[in-house]
Amino acid sequence: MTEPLPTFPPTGTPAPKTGGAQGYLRIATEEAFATPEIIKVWLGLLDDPSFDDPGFRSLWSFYGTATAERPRFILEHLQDLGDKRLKAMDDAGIDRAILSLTSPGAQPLKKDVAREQATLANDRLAEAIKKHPGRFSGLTAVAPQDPEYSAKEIERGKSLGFNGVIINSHTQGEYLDDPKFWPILESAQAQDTPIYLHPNTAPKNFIQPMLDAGLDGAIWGFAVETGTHLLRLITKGVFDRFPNLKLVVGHLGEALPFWLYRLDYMHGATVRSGRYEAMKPIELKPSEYMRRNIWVTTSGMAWAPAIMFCREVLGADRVMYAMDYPYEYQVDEVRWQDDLPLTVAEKKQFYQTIAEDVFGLPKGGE
Ligand code: 1DF
Ligand code: MN
Repeated sequence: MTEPLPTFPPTGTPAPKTGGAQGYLRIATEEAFATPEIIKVWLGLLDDPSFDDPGFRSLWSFYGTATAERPRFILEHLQDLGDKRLKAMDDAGIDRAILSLTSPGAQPLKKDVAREQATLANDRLAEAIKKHPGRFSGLTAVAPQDPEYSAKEIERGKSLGFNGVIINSHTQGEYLDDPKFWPILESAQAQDTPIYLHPNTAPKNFIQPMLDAGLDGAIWGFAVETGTHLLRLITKGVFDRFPNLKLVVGHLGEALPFWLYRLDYMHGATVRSGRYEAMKPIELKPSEYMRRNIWVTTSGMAWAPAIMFCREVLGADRVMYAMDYPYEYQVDEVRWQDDLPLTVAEKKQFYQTIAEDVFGLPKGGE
């Protein structure tokens, strides 16, 4: 009965192809890029002894300077918005990639530099999409530390043809439920454009026991940080204030789907007890917001039991495909997801039509 955990030797089936012959197109929804300019700014932060964000140091001293094969591959391929990326997509059967500025984007930077780097990344991404409109789509990078700029940049992103907004979890230790960030949520809701709430390393006051054990990155810390962020948005009533706000969350919802029963039970009990000033009554149960305002993607979670579980508890219309290139590039992961115990129509929903609907992409890959 138990599914074996996937292992990496090839499955032996032919490599997936683009073009939709299997009955659906594949749209990958959490695909990272970086400008050489922002990488340079990040490397400068590493050299600034007053820059006090141990999570950022852990992440970007690794990808920026490590000599092992995986970080070198990633640093190189993050910066390519052309042939190498298109070849990787061809080889893995990915028809369209929704590209976003990699984590933490402009979020750790001083306001003026942050605005400059987010704007530049958006301009570069718009150029790449113009060259390859059939293969690339993109999300608007913002600088949440300047909410007014970000709200306007979301509008500019719309006019550049972007299909959502990328926010890499906390901004210098602050979370989007803080009213100072509401202009961003307001703008996204008004533009009917989703926010992809992507992981970041946890802030300084949240990271140490993970850092001590090497658990601060994608293995665990990302999900702890981003899952906590998502849960704060729910329990602090953000979706009562912005009922039409759409959030997309990677890594199968950063563990929240597994916790839904307990979240509902404990949230109800805690609110009734009046225990916390910070936990006031909200209109719905946490699980109901998860099924109304949140979509999840399979980035880094190419594992049938977990994907099927999320479909069961969130609804089949809430779980869509992502790869997380270049951090995650395994053609076998596409094969495994092609082999999910689903009909072709269900796989089309999973790989193609949910993404088309939520991000407002051209239908059928036009
Ligand atoms: C990693 C993973 C890095 C993901 C990422 O951005 C990232 C990683 C800096 O493996 O260190 O987006 N991810 O989403 O799983
Ligand atoms: Mn990612």
